[in-house]
Amino acid sequence: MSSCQEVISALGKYDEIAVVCHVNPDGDCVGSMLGMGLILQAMGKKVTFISSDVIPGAYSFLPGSQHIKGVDNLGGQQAVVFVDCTDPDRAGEQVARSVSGIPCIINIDHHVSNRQFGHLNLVDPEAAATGEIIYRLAKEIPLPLTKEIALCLYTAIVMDTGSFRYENTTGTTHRIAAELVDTGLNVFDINRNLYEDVPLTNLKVIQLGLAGLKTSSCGRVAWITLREEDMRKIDAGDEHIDGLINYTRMIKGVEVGILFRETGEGLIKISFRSKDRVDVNRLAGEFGGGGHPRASGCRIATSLAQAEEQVVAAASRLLEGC
Ligand SMILES: [Mn+2]
Repeated sequence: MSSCQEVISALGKYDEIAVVCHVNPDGDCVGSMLGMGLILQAMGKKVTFISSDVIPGAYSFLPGSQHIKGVDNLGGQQAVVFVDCTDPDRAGEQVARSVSGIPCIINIDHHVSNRQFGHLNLVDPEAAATGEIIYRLAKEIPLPLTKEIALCLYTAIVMDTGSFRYENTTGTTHRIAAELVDTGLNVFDINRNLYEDVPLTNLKVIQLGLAGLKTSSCGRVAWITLREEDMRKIDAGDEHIDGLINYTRMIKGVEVGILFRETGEGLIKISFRSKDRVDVNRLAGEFGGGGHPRASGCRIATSLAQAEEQVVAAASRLLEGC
């Protein structure tokens, strides 16, 4: 693995740098992307923020979010920083294609399934969030940790730890968070932006999802399916799904929660969560995906009904060994 210093000195050589996040952006990748960009701007770099997908409105309070651009703005930069991406395709096919000739690719991530695809790889599966790794970078440059950077990184950490509730939360996570808050953050304001300013469409998606909630006969697998047609009826897109899957895992007795999302492209997007025994990174791996032991995902080109049957069967098989 590369060191923070190696990454900083590599980036120091370039003037124009792109920072890219993954498809279906979540709080960790958006916060990490913006935090990293602010650090690079403080170093005097010209930074372009790139996202393949729409950024959920909940993150519009983050500094720099209004400058996030589409993939067409990628090109001409000499260095690209991927945050929270296991591989270049995770940032979207077009991003993966566009970066092939770029001389400096930096990979900053905390997924155990990371493919080490960069010229430099700053990958630590022990970090609760990619935001934690960006924090370490921020500490290595001889510039102050500003309130704006802290806001982005705090949000990244809050969202990937479920507000410090998941098992990835450590004393280190809290110590980093404390230092970030001490820059002058208003924790109440941040949480209100993240959790109490939810678009009505998000709640309609929850309503739709919970109406079709299913559990296995043993009660240890719960899943939700979202049909494209039903989503269209309520005018909902991927950016309105954030957090829905957590309802499956919170059910008493459930070990594995699954969300099936039918897309118009004949693909089923699948997300996994587990409580404390099943390694869902392995489960997603059976279908060509990956992620973390407690949160992962994959995509299958099949019908919704078939995906449901195959994936629930695979989850039940894994549970037999637990
Ligand atoms: Mn993450």
